[in-house]
Amino acid sequence: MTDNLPKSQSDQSWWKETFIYQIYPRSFKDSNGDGIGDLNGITQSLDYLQELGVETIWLSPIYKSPNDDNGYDVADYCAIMEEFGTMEDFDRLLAEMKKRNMKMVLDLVFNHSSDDHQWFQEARKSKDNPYRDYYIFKEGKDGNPPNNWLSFFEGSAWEYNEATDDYYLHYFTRRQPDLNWENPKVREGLYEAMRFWLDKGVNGFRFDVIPLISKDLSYPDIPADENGRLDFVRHYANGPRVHEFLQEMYEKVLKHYDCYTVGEGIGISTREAADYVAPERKELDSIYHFDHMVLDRDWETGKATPLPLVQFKAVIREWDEALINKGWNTFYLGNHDQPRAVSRFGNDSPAYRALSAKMLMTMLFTQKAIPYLYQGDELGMTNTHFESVEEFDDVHVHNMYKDLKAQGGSEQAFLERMNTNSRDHARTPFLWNAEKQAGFTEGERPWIKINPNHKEINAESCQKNQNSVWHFTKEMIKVRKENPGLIYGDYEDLAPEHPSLFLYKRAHGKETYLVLLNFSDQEQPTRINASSDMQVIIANYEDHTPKDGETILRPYESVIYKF
Ligand code: TEU
Ligand code: CA
Repeated sequence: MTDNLPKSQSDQSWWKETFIYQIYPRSFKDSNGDGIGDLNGITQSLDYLQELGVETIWLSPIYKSPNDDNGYDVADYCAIMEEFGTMEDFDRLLAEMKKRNMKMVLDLVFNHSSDDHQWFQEARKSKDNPYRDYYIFKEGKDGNPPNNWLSFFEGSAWEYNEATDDYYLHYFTRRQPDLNWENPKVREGLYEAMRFWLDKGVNGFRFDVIPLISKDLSYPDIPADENGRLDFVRHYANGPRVHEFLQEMYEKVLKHYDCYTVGEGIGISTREAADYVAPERKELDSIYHFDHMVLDRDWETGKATPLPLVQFKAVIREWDEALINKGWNTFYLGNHDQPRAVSRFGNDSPAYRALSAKMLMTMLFTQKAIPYLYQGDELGMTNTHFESVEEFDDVHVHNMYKDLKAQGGSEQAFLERMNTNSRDHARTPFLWNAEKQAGFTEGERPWIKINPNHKEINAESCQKNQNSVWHFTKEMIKVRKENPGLIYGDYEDLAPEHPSLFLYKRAHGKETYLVLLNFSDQEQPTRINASSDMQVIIANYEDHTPKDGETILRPYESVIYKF
């Protein structure tokens, strides 16, 4: 089917043709009433997922963890988090997935571990402890941390360690000490964990913040930019040995298995992208970037601003150009670190929620990239309203709140900001039905609040309603699978400058697809002349028929033509 494509683009792989469904286990399905989602809950839901068309599942971390950052702080890379179940539960989940021909991608958090990890418990004890070099300890400077590096989640990136009278590095919370990748024993220990899961039959890995693993060993102060800010992400990412480490990991582990990999490409720009994913470099299969996730934010205040669609499209174009014939891309509109896609990029008012969610789904599944679908987006789940700071769970929110208090900032403004931006919007439980606790738990207390709109928005009612976002998503999944042109075809933006329309072409051999998306609540003429010989593959308004003459798109309308 791909005989007429350039070699590197025609190399077919299961992971190019699949899409990834992300599960945040804590919030998916609770099987034992303790209010926390778990592995058995996922196993019980596999039929639901299969019905939707899910083939590949990425599980956010399931390992033993004190949950300072909900599992992104791992205490044992080869043990299951107690709240999530046992290793037998895991083996059963994997076996049930295999029965359904589903593939499993695990999340590896290798830049840092939890401070509960046995390696760190040892390392912090004394300067001559055999594990000391598993982490990064440095002398302070006149009672201050070694340099001005900041953590993503709280103040200085250095934490004082009493027993050794020095500081350890943590890019994230103080309970997430950074591992020392310079130490070959650390690397071998992590590779061992990878083999442990691969030997069980796991099909791939997502690598958390992978561009951060190699440090600048001179540990210089970061100079402030002209606005007085420290652009620390740029200084932490793409360190001197990152590619050497990834190539070693490929040699020692990945090449021995049929295994898909994706890197969370924090700090990777289009310039560096191909270095991580070009097949001949033998590092990773794909990465995902953040460039389209930072456009609708004011950097001074952190406030949400309207999406500048022209810039959004430019980002997509630049990434397509950067990777064309070089490596494979991915695309997402939401994950466990982002607010809900429909509330952010669509319109979650009752009139337009379902329509705009379907329009976004059309975009997600027709990029030249592996689509990443976050749990609940197939229902068009929305952001929640958090009444108070206490209702948030995220350690990042609580740390920002502490800073705000210390500086005497406005609580009202903070709440408003978190009500649009917080990661907790994505972490509210999956909405299974209209019953109490949305069918997520039979217990009295879910670990985080449940969106009250579950009376209207839930899987059960979506499945009953043929016009739902769920049925549309299912159809869209099928459309992508049945049209390899939408997977392998070239990408061309037809109206880069249009402020509210996103119109693009995917061309593949003799087949051409036009994807027409209206991002606004107004009718928009497209300057595209449809004709009756164009076949409508999928549309979010039921009555869409191509007429001769200019196609006019109604509010949030989306359609794919094939000819
Ligand atoms: O995310 C890294 C990352 O870029 C986030 O910290 C991002 O800056 C933040 O979510 C924006 O609010 C990964 C994981 O996806 C995230 O859940 C973890 O908290 C983080 O790494 C540390 O492991
Ligand atoms: Ca549970």
